[in-house]
Amino acid sequence: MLLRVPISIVSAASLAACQFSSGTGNNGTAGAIYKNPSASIEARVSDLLSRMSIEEKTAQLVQGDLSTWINTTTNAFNRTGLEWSMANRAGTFYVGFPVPQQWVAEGVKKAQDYLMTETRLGIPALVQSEAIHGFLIGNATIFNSPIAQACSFNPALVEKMARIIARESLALGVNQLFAPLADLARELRYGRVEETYGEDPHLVGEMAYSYVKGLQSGNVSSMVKHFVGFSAPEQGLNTGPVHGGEREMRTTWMPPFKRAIIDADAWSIMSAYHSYDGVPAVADPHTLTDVLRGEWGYKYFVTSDAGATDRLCKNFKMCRADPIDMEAITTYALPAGNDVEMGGGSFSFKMIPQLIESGKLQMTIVDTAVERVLRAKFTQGLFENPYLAVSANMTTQLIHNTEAVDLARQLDAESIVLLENRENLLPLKRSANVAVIGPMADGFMNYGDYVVYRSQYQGVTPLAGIRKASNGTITYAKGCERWSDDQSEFPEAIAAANAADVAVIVVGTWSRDQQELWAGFNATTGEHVDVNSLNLVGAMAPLVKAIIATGKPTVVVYSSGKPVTEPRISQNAGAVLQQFYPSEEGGNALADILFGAVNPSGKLSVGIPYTIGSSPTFYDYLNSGRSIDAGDFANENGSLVFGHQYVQGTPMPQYEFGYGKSYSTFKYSHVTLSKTTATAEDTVTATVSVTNESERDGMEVVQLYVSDLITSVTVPNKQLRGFKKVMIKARETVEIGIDVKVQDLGLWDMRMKYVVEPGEFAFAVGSSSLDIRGNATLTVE
Ligand SMILES: *[C@@H]1O[C@H](CO)[C@@H](O)[C@H](O)[C@H]1NC(C)=O
Ligand SMILES: *[C@@H]1O[C@H](CO)[C@@H](O)[C@H](O)[C@H]1NC(C)=O
Ligand SMILES: *[C@@H]1O[C@H](CO)[C@@H](O)[C@H](O)[C@H]1NC(C)=O
Ligand SMILES: *[C@@H]1O[C@H](CO)[C@@H](O)[C@H](O)[C@H]1NC(C)=O
Ligand SMILES: *[C@@H]1O[C@H](CO)[C@@H](O)[C@H](O)[C@H]1NC(C)=O
Ligand SMILES: *[C@@H]1O[C@H](CO)[C@@H](O)[C@H](O)[C@H]1NC(C)=O
Ligand SMILES: *[C@@H]1O[C@H](CO)[C@@H](O)[C@H](O)[C@H]1NC(C)=O
Ligand SMILES: *[C@@H]1O[C@H](CO)[C@@H](O)[C@H](O)[C@H]1NC(C)=O
Ligand SMILES: *[C@@H]1O[C@H](CO)[C@@H](O)[C@H](O)[C@H]1NC(C)=O
Ligand SMILES: *[C@@H]1O[C@H](CO)[C@@H](O)[C@H](O)[C@H]1NC(C)=O
Ligand SMILES: CC(=O)N[C@H]1CO[C@H](CO)[C@@H](O)[C@@H]1O
Repeated sequence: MLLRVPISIVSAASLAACQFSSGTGNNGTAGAIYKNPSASIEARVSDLLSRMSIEEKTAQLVQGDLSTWINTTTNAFNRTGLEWSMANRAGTFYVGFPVPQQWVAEGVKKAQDYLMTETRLGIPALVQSEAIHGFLIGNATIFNSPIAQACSFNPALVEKMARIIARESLALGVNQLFAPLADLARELRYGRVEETYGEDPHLVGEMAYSYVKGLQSGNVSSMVKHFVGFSAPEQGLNTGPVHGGEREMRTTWMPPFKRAIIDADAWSIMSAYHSYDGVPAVADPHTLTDVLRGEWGYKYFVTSDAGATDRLCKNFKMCRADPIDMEAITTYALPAGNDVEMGGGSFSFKMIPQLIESGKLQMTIVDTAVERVLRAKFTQGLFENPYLAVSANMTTQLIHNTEAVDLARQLDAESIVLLENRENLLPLKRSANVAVIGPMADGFMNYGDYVVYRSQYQGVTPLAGIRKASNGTITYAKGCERWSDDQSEFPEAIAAANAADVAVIVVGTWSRDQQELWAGFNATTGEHVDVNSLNLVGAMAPLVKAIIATGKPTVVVYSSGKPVTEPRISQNAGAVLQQFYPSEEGGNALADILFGAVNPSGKLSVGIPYTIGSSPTFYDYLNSGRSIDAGDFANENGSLVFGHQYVQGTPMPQYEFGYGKSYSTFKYSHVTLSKTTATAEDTVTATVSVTNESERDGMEVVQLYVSDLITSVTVPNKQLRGFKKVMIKARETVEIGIDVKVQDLGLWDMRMKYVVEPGEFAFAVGSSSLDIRGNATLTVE
């Protein structure tokens, strides 16, 4: 039995062994129910809660931060800082700093050891970082951005990715990650489009679900964000108000969250910055309590986003901002169901003991919040395994290993979308002489945000990937800087194109790593970087046009975090590829597609409009939503052709959701349903035969859209209800079945009741949301 061993030499193993016996520093808790791993979680929660003082409860509800005890410049340890932090902010703490990996591992170890052995009750902390496309620390594996991952339509790969992210995080003792998003890309001006899994609730739900499953199977807690209805801010401005009603909330915004939170059993949620219909999400009792807890039965906790609670006073003007009214903030947010306060603001929740004392806050509210946090910790097994990090000499086996890097490449290649391929310009011959052109082709990695400081120098650029895959002559000319109007380097790029067989030009948008982004460096996407145009900036579009004008076959690659609207480039380029922000293997993945080692199978997770002026162009608009009498929108001869919707354009997207070409051609036939008449309790299988009519093996994403033909309220004209990605060998036919639960085909009626209304439902099967190849009708009785 161990007694008061100095904490620095208590290993994780001996810790686990000792805590059920004497509990060392824990006072009088030996044999307590909450320490018994075989007691029920509810018994453990209530036993522990009954032992906690109001200060200890409060500490569970306020987020702490590694920099309180580790100097993030020198790694100097501040024991006083640790003691202070664990007395006040002990439930969760953040470690997403640009420091060496071992500083995190050691800093976390110090904290967990202190909590387990030197505090009265020994409650382990949730150790938090970012990970929407890879664990945020230097030398961890960087995957492609979520908007890209979703184009793979391959949830199994996302689940694998999340398992790897869990392994890499846990290797340093990080056990909770702020991912995935279940937000929707419904407002393309908004800077955070790249963080989402796209525009469609079903696809987003499947991807977010898979991420949660993968992560939590690796003993890392997932925090699904941003609850809820967040990502369509007014004017596209970051954190701006969102307009919408209850029916839209339930029909469009909530389903992907429910899939990730309830079906995948996520252990935590982050609330959002915005207000929806005038109610701030961080203090919305309707979404946070009535729906999430009341209707969905969610048992774990919700935390605010960084600095989000202060916004109640400072931005929403619901309380005095100066000096900030911390009592008001606490009594708005906590009783509404926002259980934990993240840092980045005034730490208003420290007022909890005073509010209890003065009777302004009920203890049951605090207890409920603390129970939710403790329940999450017990469920995750944290009391038994507070620190699952490995020793320093093991990290390279677990972080950024071959399996991780290979998966990054595979997922990236499956995410690249072939938009145009005139006269089968692609795939290129390996022997082709290629002029690689453009500012995104080399010199840095064009990652989406949520990567650590200096990540841009880690990874395979398009130029490097093409060089490796080719045995022709490869030349490179930048042509222009991404942020410049200067065209003085065009002649060199034009000469390079003229001297080659084919030009590959990489242009797009750019973001920054977390440090540069918030330091205010220029960027065109990312959190708090919003746009009022989706055109290429600066000299990039003129550069592409100049290269196309050489007459050399030109492949345009959009490396971007959101759609780029340059219809004339689409009309005139030989081929166009969309590679949303890449993984660290981005250049290799691009080369895999360019040279045909991988047959393109990516489909757009978000539609691409002709111009921002016609957005939103999401495919699942409500019936009555899209009337079309198009004028001319892109003729280059200067003649005017007027329409009405629009006078000079069309409301249709240039490339719709689900669109993407392959080097193979697929023929669909024989759409049938397992039953044509069903009740709301049934599951119906839609079956279709798909034939690969080419000499090349390929993967196709078979998509099933369902329309409820007559409804008592207005509903989406169609909704994706299932999809399957299948490999079909050259010349083979595969029969594909997609199951649909009739219960999922309901609507929120006039009285806001969920009902599956009897009547006819059209099942349409196809290769995109517009390219429907066959249909069948289901009658619901
Ligand atoms: C343990 O609890 C007792 C009684 O509550 C108290 O007197 C004592 O100071 C505590 N010791 C520690 C180390 O917390
Ligand atoms: C960290 O250490 C550096 C160098 O000694 C010092 O300048 C800085 O103030 C320290 N940071 C904090 C937060 O104490
Ligand atoms: C250590 O932490 C304490 C408590 O937070 C703080 O007052 C003190 O300035 C810190 N010391 C250093 C050297 O950072
Ligand atoms: C990443 O690896 C390099 C080379 O081994 C090393 O210098 C650097 O400190 C590492 N970064 C982190 C965050 O550990
Ligand atoms: C998760 O933790 C359990 C013990 O709680 C352990 O048996 C299992 O191996 C862990 N899994 C991973 C992937 O670390
Ligand atoms: C790794 O380090 C641990 C102690 O930190 C040591 O026991 C072990 O032998 C080392 N393993 C290797 C392969 O060097
Ligand atoms: C280039 O590689 C291809 C396939 O790897 C091969 O068939 C061809 O002969 C090579 N050409 C040259 C010029 O090396
Ligand atoms: C954009 O930022 C880069 C540094 O990353 C700087 O060199 C360049 O001058 C900036 N350009 C503009 C137009 O702000
Ligand atoms: C100009 O282009 C439009 C659209 O492509 C076409 O309808 C029209 O006939 C063209 N006019 C002339 C004068 O060529
Ligand atoms: C189903 O397909 C047929 C023939 O392809 C077409 O005429 C019909 O309009 C389609 N029905 C629906 C509801 O899409
Ligand atoms: C079963 C089938 O239709 N196979 C076709 C696949 O594509 C090749 C090449 O076009 C055809 O020859 C096969 O008939």
